[in-house]
Amino acid sequence: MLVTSLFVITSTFLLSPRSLRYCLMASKIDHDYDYLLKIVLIGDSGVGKTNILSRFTRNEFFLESKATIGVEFATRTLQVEGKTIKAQIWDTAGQERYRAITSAYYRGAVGALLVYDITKKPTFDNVQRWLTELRNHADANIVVMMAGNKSDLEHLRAVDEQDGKSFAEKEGLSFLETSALESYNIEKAFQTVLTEIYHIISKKALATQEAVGGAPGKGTTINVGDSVSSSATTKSCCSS
Ligand SMILES: Nc1nc2c(ncn2[C@@H]2O[C@H](COP(=O)(O)OP(=O)(O)O)[C@@H](O)[C@H]2O)c(=O)[nH]1
Ligand SMILES: [Mg+2]
Repeated sequence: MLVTSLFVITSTFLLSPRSLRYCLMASKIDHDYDYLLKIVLIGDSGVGKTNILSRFTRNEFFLESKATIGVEFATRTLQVEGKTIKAQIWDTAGQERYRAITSAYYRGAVGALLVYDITKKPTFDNVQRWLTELRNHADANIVVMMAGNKSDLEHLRAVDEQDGKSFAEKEGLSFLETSALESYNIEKAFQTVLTEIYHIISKKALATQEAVGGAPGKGTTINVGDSVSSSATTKSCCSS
C-alpha cells in the first residue's frame, strides 16, 4: 500500500498564504492518498445526482429513483497529475425537494457539480438559484462544474447544449453534458473539477511556501481547522 501523508484540503485552503500561515495546523496522519477533497452534488430533485455519484464511485446505475435511500457521501480515489486524490462526494439524500440543504452540507467543500436535466427546462432555470445558494453557503472560491445530465435522451431534449455553454461561460463555470446511464462524461466531469482544484492547491501551496520560507517537509500533514477537518475525516459512512 502506498503510504504518503494526508492533506485534508478544505475551503480554508483557498485563503491567502498569509492566512494559511496561521490557519493551517500541521499534524501527521499516514494514509494512502495525498489529498482528500470534498465535492458536493447539487441541483433539482430527479436530475440524476445520485446516479452520477453511483456511476462514478461504483459504476452502477439505477433506473428506479431511490430518493429515500440516500448516503451521506461516497468516495473514490484517483490520480490527478501524479497525486493520489481521494474525492469525497456528498449527495443530498433528497433534501433538495424541501429546499432544506443545511450549511453543513457545503462546509469544507472545494468543488461542486451543479446538475440539471437536459429534458426538463425548469431544472435548468433553477441553476441560477443553486448558484446563489452555493455563493451564500460555500467558499467563494469553490470550483463549480455545471452538468447537463441525461444527454442520452436527445429526443426529449428541452435545453440546447449551447444555452448551457453560454450560461456557464457567463457565470465562469466549467460545463459538460453528461449521461449517468451511458457513463458519458461522468469521469471527465469529476476529473476536470479535481484537476482545477489541484491546480489551485498547488499554486497556493507554492505561495505559502514562499511566505513561510520553506517547503513543508515530507510527512507534513496540512489540517485546516477543527470543525472543518472533522467533517472530512471522522465520518466513515459509505467510503469505498
Ligand atoms: N435516461 C437517463 N436517466 C437518468 C440519468 N441519470 C439519472 N436518470 C434517471 O433519473 C431519475 C432520477 O435520478 P436520481 O439519480 O435519483 O436523481 P436525483 O434526485 O438528482 O438524485 C432516475 O429514474 C434515474 O434512473 C441519465 O443520465 N439518463
Ligand atoms: Mg438523489
